This record gives sequence, structure tokens and C-alpha cells, in this order.
Amino acid sequence: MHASNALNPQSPQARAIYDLGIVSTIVFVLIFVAVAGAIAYAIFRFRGREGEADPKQYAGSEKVEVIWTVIPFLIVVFLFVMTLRGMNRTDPPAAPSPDLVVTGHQFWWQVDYPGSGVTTANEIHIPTGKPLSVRLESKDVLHEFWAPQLTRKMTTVPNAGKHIWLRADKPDTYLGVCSEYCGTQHAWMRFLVVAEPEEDFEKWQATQVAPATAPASANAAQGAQLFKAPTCINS
Ligand SMILES: [Cu+2]
Repeated sequence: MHASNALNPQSPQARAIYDLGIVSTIVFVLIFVAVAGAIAYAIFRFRGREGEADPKQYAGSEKVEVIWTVIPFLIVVFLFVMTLRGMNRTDPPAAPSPDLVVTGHQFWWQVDYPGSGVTTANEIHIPTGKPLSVRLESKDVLHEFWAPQLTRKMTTVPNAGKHIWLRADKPDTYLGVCSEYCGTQHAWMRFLVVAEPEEDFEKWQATQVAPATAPASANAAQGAQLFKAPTCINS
């Protein structure tokens, strides 16, 4: 498992966001270098020297004004088009019915697999390479679902279903967080996305719905009873 790192994208969605970030950063750096360079050049080249008269004053140059209007306009259009492309790649329309329903609670994530009867907490298993249409809900307050290597952030809102696409290119365990402060124990709201080959995923789902095996020894029976008793893990 890796630290969650948006600079190491592992899905087409995350890569679209990363690509847009890189292109924008290159554009911004070029603008900074051009502007700061022009200022630095002007400071040194045209500094006041002793005994020198004031430089010639210019006002109003149509040519210069057209240039410094058209170039920024083209830059903005370019960034706008790149952003639209990124949005299309990150956020295609939702599937008619969700593959997965993730619900934010104070302070944990409930994960339901419609149709299979599987429900988990804070651990999302997905088959590798398959895009899953995920419906995001909240039981109480605003939370924000974010697995940086796999997908964009999305706020979960009570009584308003939100949507993301979740996919991982290769089998691994990816870290996710709630990225919107939702109460005093917000920091507990980490979750794992376990991407595994299709057949392992199916196997995992089958074990999830299989009935729990009965305790085989007296000690195990006592343990099972304690586990089910009202303690902090199940209250
Ligand atoms: Cu939260």
C-alpha cells in the first residue's frame, strides 16, 4: 500500500486530473517566467543613471494593446478547452444503476454492493480494470470521498445522491480519506480501496455473504459472545 498521492495516478480518471494539473502548471510557469523576466530586464536595462534625462514617454499603442489582449485570451481559451476535456474524461455520465453505494456516516464509510447483498465498512473491494459507477450518499452531515490515486473528490450530501466513477488499473491497496471536516472524529474516516483481479473479487464477495462459521472450541465460543456483547466496536 502506498501513501495516498495524487501525483501518482492509477486510473484514467485520476490521470485526466493529473494531466490537466501538469499542463496548467507548465502554462503558469511560462507566464511567470515571461512576466518576471520582463520586469527584471526592465529594472536593469532601464534603471535611472546619473546625468541622464527622463526617457521618452509613450502613450497608447494599438499594436501592443492588441497583442496583450489576444495572447491572454488564447491562453484562457486553451485552458478552458483542456479543462473541458479533463472533465469529460473524469466524469462521464453515471450508469443507469450503481455498481456500488458508498454512504458517509459520522465517522465511517458504509459500502453496499447492490444485488449481491454485501455490505462492508471502510473497505471497498473492486475488480481491477473495471469502471464502477458509484453512488455517494450521506446519513448525517457533509463528508467528502477522496481516493487521490483513483478518482476525484466528491462531497456526500444528505438526501442528495452524488456520483463518481471508481476504477483501478492494477491490483493494489489504495488509501482514501474523508477530505471535508465532518466532526470531532473526522480523522478516523480513512478507507481502503482494494483492487484485485476479477476472480479474486468474486471469491471475496462469495466469502462475504457466506454465513459465519460456528466457533469450534469453548474459548472461541466465549470470544464470539464477547465480540457480540455491547462494546465500543459494535455500539
Ligand atoms: Cu468526514
